[in-house]
Amino acid sequence: MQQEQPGENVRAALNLGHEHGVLVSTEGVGDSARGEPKVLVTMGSDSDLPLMMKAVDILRYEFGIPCLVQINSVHRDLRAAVQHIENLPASIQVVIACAGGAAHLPGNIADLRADLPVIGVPRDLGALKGIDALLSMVQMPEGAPVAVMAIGDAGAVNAGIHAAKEVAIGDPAIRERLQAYAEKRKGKVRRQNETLEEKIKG
Ligand code: RP5
Repeated sequence: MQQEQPGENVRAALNLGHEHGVLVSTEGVGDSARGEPKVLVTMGSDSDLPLMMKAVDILRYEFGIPCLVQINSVHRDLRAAVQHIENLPASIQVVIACAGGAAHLPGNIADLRADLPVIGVPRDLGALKGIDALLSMVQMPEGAPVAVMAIGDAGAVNAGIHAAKEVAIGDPAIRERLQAYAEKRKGKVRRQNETLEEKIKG
């Protein structure tokens, strides 16, 4: 008898083929992931992945929120992107979308999915260093909003936190983890004050 793969049930229950992306949770990646994905983390190319891993990592390690990670290029394969975004698992509550250059992905998703909040992360890339992506995302015409974060690393981390805040609206456990995260940040300032005198003395 064939051994059942751990996590296979999550993928099967969601009717999610391997072409639909990779499940990520605190427990693991792919077949070892656990729990229904609450956040879609998508990007135009796997060259965006190192930046988006900052959002994925804060979601899984800081807040314990399972996510689905998916490449969707609206410049190279628009039809596949539309197909993926229109058929997301029903458990997805919020989308994080990253792109560089003429970054149309978050805006396109905001139009395709009237029901989901979209958070855009502009990637620092090419001649304009992310200013092009920032303006492409933030200057959405009325009616299809994209919540745009900062260019680069801070934007990716903040996208993870902002997505957690959206999920927390219906999940008190995530609200507590957000409070714990805020406490850690306060602790950093306290520690900096404790060592300040030594640093000034040199
Ligand atoms: C965008 O073009 C992608 O999101 C990426 O930021 C950029 C460059 O993609 P690659 O040429 O590295 O695949 O659509």
